[in-house]
Amino acid sequence: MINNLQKNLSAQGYLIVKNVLDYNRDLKPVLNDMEFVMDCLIQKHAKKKEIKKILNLDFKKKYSYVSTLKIDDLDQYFNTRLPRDHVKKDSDYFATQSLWNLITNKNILDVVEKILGKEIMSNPVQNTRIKQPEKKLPRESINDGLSGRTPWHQDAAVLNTKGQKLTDMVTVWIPFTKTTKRNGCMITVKKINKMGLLNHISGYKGQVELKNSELLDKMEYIYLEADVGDLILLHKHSIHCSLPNRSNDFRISADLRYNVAGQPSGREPLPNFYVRSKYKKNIKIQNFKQWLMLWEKAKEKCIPRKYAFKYPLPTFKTTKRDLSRLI
Ligand SMILES: O=C(O)CCC(=O)C(=O)O
Repeated sequence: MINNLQKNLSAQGYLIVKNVLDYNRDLKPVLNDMEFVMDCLIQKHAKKKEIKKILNLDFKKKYSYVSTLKIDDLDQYFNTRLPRDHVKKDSDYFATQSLWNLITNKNILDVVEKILGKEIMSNPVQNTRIKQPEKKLPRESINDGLSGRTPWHQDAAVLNTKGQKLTDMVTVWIPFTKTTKRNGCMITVKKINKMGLLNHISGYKGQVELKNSELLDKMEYIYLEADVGDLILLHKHSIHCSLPNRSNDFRISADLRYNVAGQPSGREPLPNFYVRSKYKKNIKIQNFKQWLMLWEKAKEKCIPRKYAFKYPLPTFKTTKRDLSRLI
């Protein structure tokens, strides 16, 4: 039987599910781990005489300081996955106990089960994003989706070709701070997922961007504002982007994804593992350390390659799948 959540998500392309998570139990531990990463970076990169003072700053001031240290690929230290290319032995990624707890959170999986059914895998297309006020960003970060604005895209477009065709995936977007129009919430257009997968182009720094996205400027947006504790769900064909953070405060989020078990993840060889099953007798990955081992094994595989994973842009042979032909 199709339930309402699934019906509504495929009907309008997005859903906001209220009060699923508890800040202190589910979210604050992730922020604490981010702060631990900052402390490590400060110990390593800050001037010796400044270290003690900086370690006593609060989360935001500390992060602002860390972002002035000119650390190469800083966002990667706070991101949930391996970098897309040139993975090295010491490539860092943010895989912590708190994040494992979030990925396998019962309340999240109860929601996901209503969308995908009872056989669910964690999909490795996942990010954590710390966004400072845009006015504090260096120019090259303003259009970088991890630290600044995210371009218009569909999530199915960041999967490889098999994934684009075969994977039923849902995006679970989790705010760690109240997310508003002013601090850079995501926006989408109601029912636009009904168009299916569209042609994309390679945008700023190779980010996947919808072709002809300027046409969306004339459409009526839905502002995906959310409170801490809520989840925003996105259909894999929902076209969305995020606004600039024009507030004076931080906007922090994680976007996790799940797919129906047995389908390709669309990001092989990154970890794709069961998080819930009604029928499978023994789920192999049961704890944080086993999860970490999956990432380390994936890393070994990726080191000799130029690209850890590739996602050929969905570019169909004709222009029939261009937004300009469909609106
Ligand atoms: O948080 C953002 O800025 C964008 C997130 C996004 O595009 C996604 O989760 O697919």
